[in-house]
Amino acid sequence: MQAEVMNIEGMTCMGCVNSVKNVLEKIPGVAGVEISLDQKQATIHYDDAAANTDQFRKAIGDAGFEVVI
Ligand SMILES: [Cu+2]
Repeated sequence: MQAEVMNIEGMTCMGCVNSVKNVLEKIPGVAGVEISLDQKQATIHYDDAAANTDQFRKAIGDAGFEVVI
């Protein structure tokens, strides 16, 4: 199991947090997602044989938010 921390711009409320959480949790291989609105960070626990960070980046982007490095 792998964990990736991503910084996300554009989340302003718990609705945004839930949107991001939902799209990430739908990706096969993702085991758990924790999001801090204060820190604008998502911690994604995943199986790196089934999912990768490009997918996370794309899913977050498609949901209307932006991953910043
Ligand atoms: Cu919001």
